[in-house]
Amino acid sequence: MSIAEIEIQKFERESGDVNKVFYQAMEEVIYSIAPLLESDPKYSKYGILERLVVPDRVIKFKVVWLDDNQNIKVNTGYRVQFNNALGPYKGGLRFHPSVNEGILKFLGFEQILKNSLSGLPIGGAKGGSDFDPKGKSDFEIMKFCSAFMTELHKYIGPRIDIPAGDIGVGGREIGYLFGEYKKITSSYDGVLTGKPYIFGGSLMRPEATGYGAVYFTEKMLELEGKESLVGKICTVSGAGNVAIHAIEKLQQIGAIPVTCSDSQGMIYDSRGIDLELLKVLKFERRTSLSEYVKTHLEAQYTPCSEYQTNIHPVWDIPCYAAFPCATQNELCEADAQNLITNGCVSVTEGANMPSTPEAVALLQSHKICFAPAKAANAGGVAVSEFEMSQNASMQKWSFEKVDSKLKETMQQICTRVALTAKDYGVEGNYVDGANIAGFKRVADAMIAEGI
Ligand code: NDP
Ligand code: 2IT
Repeated sequence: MSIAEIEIQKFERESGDVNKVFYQAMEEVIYSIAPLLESDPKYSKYGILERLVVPDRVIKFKVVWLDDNQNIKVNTGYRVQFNNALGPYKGGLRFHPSVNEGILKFLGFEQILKNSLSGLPIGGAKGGSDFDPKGKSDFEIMKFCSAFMTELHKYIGPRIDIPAGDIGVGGREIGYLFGEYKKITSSYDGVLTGKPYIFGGSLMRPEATGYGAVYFTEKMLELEGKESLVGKICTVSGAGNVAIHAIEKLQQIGAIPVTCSDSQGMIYDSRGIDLELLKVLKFERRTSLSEYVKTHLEAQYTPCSEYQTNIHPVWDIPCYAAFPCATQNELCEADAQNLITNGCVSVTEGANMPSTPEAVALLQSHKICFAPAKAANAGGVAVSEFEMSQNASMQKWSFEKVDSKLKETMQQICTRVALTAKDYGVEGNYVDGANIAGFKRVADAMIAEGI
């Protein structure tokens, strides 16, 4: 039995339902790195894999807050501090009713390898709550964030653990969290990233993940000898921070993004998405995408209730490049088949693990250029690290400086991934390249730091 099989059997025994997505993320990594483990015994000798898949600590706490009608509400908060071999724990906070320990372990585990791959001095973590921001007033969001930080502040710090945003957590939430941290500690620390610009945020942090995913794709297409994105139809899922900025960058470089989606349905606008309207609907009015067709009668809105089982209609629109940017496991095998049938050339994961393992396998077997999340969406956390640097040195970098550093970082990650894949005999396999390169850097640091 191979190392990969032994390890996977062990984790299979331990993984309950709540850990399903965590197990999914681990399994992919274990298969990818098996050749490395087999060729270099030091990783087994130092028990790196066994140590890497167990978080340093999982902090779980109660969050009690008062809604606008003075009803007492109780949620659960978490911070999974996974690994700090390369630098302080770093990773986002997710506020969504689906949040549980398993989801945060999957996201935290991915974050270790993503942050390692970025080449920056940051470890991996993730946190959040099952709190649902939908339909809550501004004051309710503020009260929840304050209550959440009342507990979280004990475990974080600018050299310890630096949370940021993720699903349901953007500049507004980070602002309230920062305000509460400052009140409790009397310390004006860069303890969170993704802060609004006026009090320490970095220019371009909101745009970074979506822009970075497009920069990565351009480089990958170049390395793989494919045509650029200019003039090409692209499909994007999601209508949040990552999706909207991917659409923005695609439009800036002359591509034509024609779709977006939210948790209620999807839009197909064959003339290209109206970005200004999308921003108003999602960032200002925080409303459903169904509103889009009120002013754009030529666009199509399909509500989720009309989706066929296991098919996401975004992936049935013919495109040159696809960008899943909403959430995990939103692109399954049947969707991958639709993309292939319609002539898609590349798939870039803007969201974390949006493609199922079966979808990834099918896409790769058809030689579709496939950019995995931990490489393609690392632009967000990279600019978070730039924000930490700016805060530590009390400097403010220009938009142009951050943008050029982001582009350079994404190109470097892409090249490192492609070269690593080639070195390990799996040329063109960006999943294996990313997993091996990410694992190696953090594993070597763990060995050097001792147990
Ligand atoms: P947002 O909350 O800004 O947007 C999320 C979008 O996805 C919304 O349009 C939301 O719909 C939709 N969505 C969320 N959950 C579901 C679901 N279960 N089914 C269908 N649609 C869903 O989050 P982000 O854009 O920040 O995050 C999107 C993805 O990108 C996540 O996987 C996140 O982990 C990842 N990511 C984010 C980074 C960042 O910097 N923010 C960095 C790297 C990765 P609705 O509008 O209806 O809520
Ligand atoms: O998944 C991710 O990389 C993020 N949500 C961003 C993390 C960060 O610390 O900026």
